[in-house]
Order: sequence, then C-alpha cells, then structure tokens
Amino acid sequence: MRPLEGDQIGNARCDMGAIEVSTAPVATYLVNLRNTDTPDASLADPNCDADLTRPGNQCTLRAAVMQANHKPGPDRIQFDHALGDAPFQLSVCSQAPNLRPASAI
Ligand SMILES: [Ca+2]
Ligand SMILES: [Ca+2]
Repeated sequence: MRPLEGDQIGNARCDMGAIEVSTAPVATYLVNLRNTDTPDASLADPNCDADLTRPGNQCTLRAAVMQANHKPGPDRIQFDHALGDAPFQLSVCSQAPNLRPASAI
C-alpha cells in the first residue's frame, strides 16, 4: 500500500494497488508441423492454419506467432506431442516474427 493524494485537497488515502488483467480469452495454438515454415493462410479466421485446402489445422510456428500477434490479448503456443519429445528442431526459412510479450510459447 502507498499513500496517495486522495481528495485533491491534500488528504491522503491508501491505494491498494491494481492488477491489470486482460479480459480477452487466451487462445491456444497447437504447432503440428515442424518441417515447413509456411505462414498462416488467413488472419481473418481464428485458426492457426497454413493450408486452407486441407482439412484440419496445419499449424507451423510461424503461423502460430502470426495468429497470436493478430489476436488481441494473451495467447499460448504449444507443440503437438506427435512432433516427438522436446527439444524440437524447427525449420525457419526467414526471420520469424516477434511474439508479443503477452503471449507465451
Ligand atoms: Ca488463421
Ligand atoms: Ca487446413
């Protein structure tokens, strides 16, 4: 707690502090491709999907970062267990986009 100018005429009051919490839901993007660096096919949808012609989501790390950066609020990027045990070696063909600080891999 810290004293603050509470009433604009010199009387102090205590500030209990504040925590800023995003009300945006946390999205989780599941990376399930590691041998390609394809971008997200459409940021207009909420899916991490690098190939709209194939059913399901084909999600690369690049596509996941793009989709997470496009959506407001915190997000989570996870790796599909089918990719094997960590650590993963990913193919990146050009500089990867920076991930917003509110998101986590
Ligand atoms: Ca998308
Ligand atoms: Ca698809």
